[in-house]
Amino acid sequence: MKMSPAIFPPSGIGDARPANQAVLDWVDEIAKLTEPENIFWCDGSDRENEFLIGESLKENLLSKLNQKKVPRSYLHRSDPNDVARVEQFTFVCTPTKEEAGPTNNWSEPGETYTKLRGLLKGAMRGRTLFVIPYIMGPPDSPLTKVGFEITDSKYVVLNMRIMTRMGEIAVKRLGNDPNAEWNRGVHSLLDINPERRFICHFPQDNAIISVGSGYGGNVLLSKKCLALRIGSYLARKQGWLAEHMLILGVESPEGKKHYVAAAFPSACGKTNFAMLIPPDHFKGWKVTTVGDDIAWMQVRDGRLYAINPENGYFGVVPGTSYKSNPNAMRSIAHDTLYTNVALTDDGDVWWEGKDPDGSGPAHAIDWRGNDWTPNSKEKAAHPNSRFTTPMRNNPAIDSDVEKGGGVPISAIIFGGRRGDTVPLVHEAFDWAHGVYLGATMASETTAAATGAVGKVRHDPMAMLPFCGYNIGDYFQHWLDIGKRLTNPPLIFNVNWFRKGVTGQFLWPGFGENMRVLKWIIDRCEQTGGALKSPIGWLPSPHDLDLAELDIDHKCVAEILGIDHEEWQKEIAGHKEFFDSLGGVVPEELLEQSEQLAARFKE
Ligand code: GTP
Ligand code: SPV
Ligand code: MN
Repeated sequence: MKMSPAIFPPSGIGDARPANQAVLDWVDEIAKLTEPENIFWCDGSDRENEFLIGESLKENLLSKLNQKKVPRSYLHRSDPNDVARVEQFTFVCTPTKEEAGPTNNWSEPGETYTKLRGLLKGAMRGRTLFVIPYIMGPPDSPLTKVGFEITDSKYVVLNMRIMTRMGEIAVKRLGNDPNAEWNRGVHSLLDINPERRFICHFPQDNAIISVGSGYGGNVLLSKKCLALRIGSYLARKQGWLAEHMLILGVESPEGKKHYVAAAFPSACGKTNFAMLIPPDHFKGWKVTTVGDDIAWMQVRDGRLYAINPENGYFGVVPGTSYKSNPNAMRSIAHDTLYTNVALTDDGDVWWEGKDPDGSGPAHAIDWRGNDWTPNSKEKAAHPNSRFTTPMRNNPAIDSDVEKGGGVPISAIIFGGRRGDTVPLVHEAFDWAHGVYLGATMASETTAAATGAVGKVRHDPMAMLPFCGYNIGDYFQHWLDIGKRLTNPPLIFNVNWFRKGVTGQFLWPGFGENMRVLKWIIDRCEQTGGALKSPIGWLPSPHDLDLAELDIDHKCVAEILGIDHEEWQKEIAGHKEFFDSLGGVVPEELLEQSEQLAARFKE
């Protein structure tokens, strides 16, 4: 066994080695275990990036795209068995099962470390071990966290450079204190075998070990693993919130600005909402993006302030077009890594929904690398194909995205993908009722995780796969945060996905969601009208600005309304969900459930 792997490359490129002995010792320990050929300390520089792209092209890990059509952009095809998050193989390894709670897979930390060490033994033989220093959050934010990810995947390094602030900035922030707080992430591809794929979190050690996958949320350990699972655990201990939320700014023609955070489950519209372009009717209104997936929020002066810990977007490609999301299209027109989309004969990228007029290519290479034509049964792009793009590519980026103190949140929105029952928008009566709306939200499953698609399941606060501790304690934490807020955000629920009898969406969605956002802002400004209903405040059709929208009145009444019979089933579903959690749900939320049922009887 090689005791001291060579530093690679020898000089000039890539060396952000920290002086902090704790990091050096940890890298040494993992190197002894995994036996890599080389160690590469990443610094995130342009030169390093070019070098790694060059190597990746040689190894066919990336394909070069037509640089005139998509400058400095590349395509990666993952293993067909490795295309999404794997919730069944994701574990929260707290000392006791109770701490992980009823919604997480738990495994005993000692045994799990032993099992993972066994899998990692010699796993990097003949490979390079990359060390990625990174921070999550703007450089001058008190919420910002330091992480180090060890990986044997160049794809991970290239993605982490876009998704995080990487290199020297992290080494500096960490400093020399051997007891400083930093996250230890270890990732190895092994042989990309679904049977040896485990994503394990040890929140008490601020540590993550991920093996057997090379895809997205399984391996970019900064994202779901650190910023949400470990993040939520730290947030509870430290008194803040780590949430699966976009953050957007909305500015009126008079220059009055509000910020809104919204939690929708995976592939349910966060990136699209965060980049919304208001329809022509809303002349002078501007929507800007702070973040598209994750919000870290703290209480200050009785208000909630949010930062986006990320530096880029790892977004769903299919359905993205100049019609549905022009800001995303402009963002991904250059300097973008594409994963699992189709490659056209002229070296461009293509996917289902790119041309809403139906003018797709006559031939392409599909995401698996096979020939594809419009007559093919298979999709050209995988439904969970993704783009990785720097947030600075977004023409609508908010000017306060680097503000360390965060942006003040006026409204929190929960939302799911529901074909029936749940109206287009409703507002909670108060904070505790809002927490209840979040805790009881349900949504159809999507291709973002492996398993069935289109199955309605409860996904509290869109955090079911991401809450790193007991969900009952998480609900209580939300209630407790509310008690510290003298100026709390108003809480809403939205549903862009209600369907009519023929199965078509009743609401046009995308840019037209501005009409709902405008009502939400009106409510924050105390100028918007609403009707009291058993489930919360509902806009009546004239409370929403529907001018110049081609939608018929019956349709509007249907999406804004509630059906009492459907809601009896819904309430029974809430109770069943709470019961399934086995007694961890706070009393205050059980009371909310009773009150909801009682309001229907009034
Ligand atoms: P993650 O990155 O997995 O967390 O997803 P996300 O919540 O950011 O979802 P995203 O905005 O990428 O949208 C997912 C899918 O939903 C895409 O195919 C979109 O085209 C579609 N979508 C987004 N917004 C709307 C909407 O308002 N109406 C309809 N019908 N579809 C939408
Ligand atoms: C999600 O699934 O919510 C994502 C994609 O944002 S991934 O990073 O793969 O988790
Ligand atoms: Mn997400």
